[in-house]
Amino acid sequence: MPTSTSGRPTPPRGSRHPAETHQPAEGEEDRLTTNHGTPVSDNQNSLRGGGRGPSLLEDFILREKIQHFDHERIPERIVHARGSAAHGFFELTESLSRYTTARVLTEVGARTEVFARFSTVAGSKGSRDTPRDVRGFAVKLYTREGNWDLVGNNIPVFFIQDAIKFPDLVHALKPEADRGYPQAASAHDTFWDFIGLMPESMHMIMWAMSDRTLPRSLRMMEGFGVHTFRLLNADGASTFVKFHWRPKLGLQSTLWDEAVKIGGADPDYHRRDLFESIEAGAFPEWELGVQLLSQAQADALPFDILDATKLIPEERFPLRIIGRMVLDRNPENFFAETEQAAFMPTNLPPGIDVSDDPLLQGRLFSYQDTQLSRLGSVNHHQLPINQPKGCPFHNMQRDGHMQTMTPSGRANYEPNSLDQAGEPRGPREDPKGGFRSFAQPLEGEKVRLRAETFADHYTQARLFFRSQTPIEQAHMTSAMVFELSKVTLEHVRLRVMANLQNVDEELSRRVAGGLAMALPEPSEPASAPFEMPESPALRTVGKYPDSLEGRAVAILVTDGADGAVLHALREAIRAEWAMVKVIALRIGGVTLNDGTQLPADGQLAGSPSVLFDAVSLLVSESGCAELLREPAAIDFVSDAFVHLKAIGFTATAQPLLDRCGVQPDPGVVDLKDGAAGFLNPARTRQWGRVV
Ligand code: HDE
Repeated sequence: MPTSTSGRPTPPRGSRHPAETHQPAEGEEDRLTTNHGTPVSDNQNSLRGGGRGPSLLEDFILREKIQHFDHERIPERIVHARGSAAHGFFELTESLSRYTTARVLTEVGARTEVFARFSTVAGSKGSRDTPRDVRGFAVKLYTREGNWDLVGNNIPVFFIQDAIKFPDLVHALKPEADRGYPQAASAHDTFWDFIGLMPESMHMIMWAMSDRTLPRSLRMMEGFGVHTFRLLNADGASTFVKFHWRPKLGLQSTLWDEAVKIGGADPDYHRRDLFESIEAGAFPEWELGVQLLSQAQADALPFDILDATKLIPEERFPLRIIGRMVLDRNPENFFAETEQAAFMPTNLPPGIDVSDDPLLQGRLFSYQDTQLSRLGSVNHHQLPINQPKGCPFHNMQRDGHMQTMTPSGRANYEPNSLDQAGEPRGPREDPKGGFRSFAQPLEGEKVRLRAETFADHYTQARLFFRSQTPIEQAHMTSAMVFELSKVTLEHVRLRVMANLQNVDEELSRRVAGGLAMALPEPSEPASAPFEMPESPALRTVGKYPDSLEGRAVAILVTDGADGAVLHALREAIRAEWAMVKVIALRIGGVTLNDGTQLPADGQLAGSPSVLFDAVSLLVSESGCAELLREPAAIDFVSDAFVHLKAIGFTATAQPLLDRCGVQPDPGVVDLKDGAAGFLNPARTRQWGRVV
């Protein structure tokens, strides 16, 4: 347990506060009280003058309750407002002791508690989970040398190079200033106006228009520290490092049409998926990988590692997997933990240091600052979710709003010699084990300028696009066409297309075709792009594992469905660690052909196929006839087909398949020969339907 500044243990967590309070008498343990402990006799009626008269100001019980309620909300995060989180651990599997003194990266086998929060960027707290958007990937590691917050994204680069542009970027992205819409969407004038005027954003735009911004699940996203950081060893020598999280379930995305429909069917799709998986014991897991570079290696690269719009190709600097993170516990209280979690890139243990990346440098100020307005106190580190758990924390900082600790003694300054009078002197600095910055020589004039080495805005945008498979390139093209079609200002569309030409001519031609617009002249690049060898690591398609693990399969059933087929199918799916849900017209379920009653997990109208990775249709002849009259059933099957999902069926479902335009292909599987034939295509998307 962390200790207070006086070395005393801090109060236990939970709603009952100090341990010193008297134990309640028997029968009084769950007695409802006011915040000040007064027992409440009636929580149903306020105090009124006469049975039907006005409420009395005197009713302090009513006033306290209403007033507390009135103040329940705190400002939402200025970006990344919508998020979901879980607890777990990080375990080191390979030591980096040659490069760093940080114990979290040197003690193999040691487990460090973590709290990880995943978020969308643009939308408000109540927005849906599945817009096209970058995802935040923030991990707080409660190390034995203080908290380490790796506050990253699911994309390894960023829109801008310098922190001073961040407020402009976010203003342009968020709902437009006069009209207050669109919510959680980049497809609007001001965003693309800003993008067109900031060619440095082109690389990130390629990622944003790819399927990476449509994750299937938070458990199936990669994570990146984005910036270059430094590791420092005992001699003070520095090695540059990039951090990567790799999901055990592989990288998976939805299609755009699916994401749009999921937004309507289940706005909490990702949040629910994370919570339910952990509840079910299917713990999400990631590997932590690093790319390490010496100064000489960094200098030899054709781009600047301090520029957050650039990545370091994995083919050139392969990832070294050094550990794993497992999320195995849901928060007990969303507000206390997920909402009050304060992530800060300045939370660094000794042995990990920042680089001079000008985007990162701005973040070193912004996060502490934003917590002051969001959580309202310099003591936000005392909230249980933010307290260091792996070590004590104590210093001479005192007081402030919502101080929950009670430091004892006279010593609230350092140095002091009170120990000579037999009193506690309090904590002291630790020159050997304390945090040290890299002793980097500095020189030069104070200037406001963008380094020449930051001038190339197109090479890596091109690298990303050209490294994609044709399917992914087609998705990116449609995404660009969709977004720019929502832009009402023609000059904005033209400017973006002028920039796009420097990325890839073919891409810009296809986008122009989709918009039915003539291509403008290419814009003048600040630095001419050059070719880099393709990087397959940038694709999504190849990272889709050949497994059903972690996915969801729906079985649509009607009265009279074949019970034996159903049970065999359900067991086969479960054996692959996938979730299976029985969907029926009515939630009460159906009577199977063997006479047994089967309750449904979901009602058809509320459980469209977009919520699943594969579907099976187990319907009787009369059941099929009934489904043919149900629009929700038609959408269920047609969507499954156009969303490239495997469809298992029994012969009696043929009229439904015909009605929904389902053509025979390897992903449309007759279940008469058992479940195995269905499981294979269910493990992947049926890309063959589009190529
Ligand atoms: Fe953030 N960012 N950011 N950001 N960011 C915030 O901090 C900011 C940037 C990221 O789950 C805010 O506590 C600036 C890059 C995540 O609580 C705020 C700049 C990356 C989260 C802030 C950036 C991120 C935030 C809002 C440019 C990927 C959510 C609330 C210099 C490496 C953390 C808060 C969570 C949140 C500022 C750029 C990731 C306002 C000024 C690059 C995952 O402080």
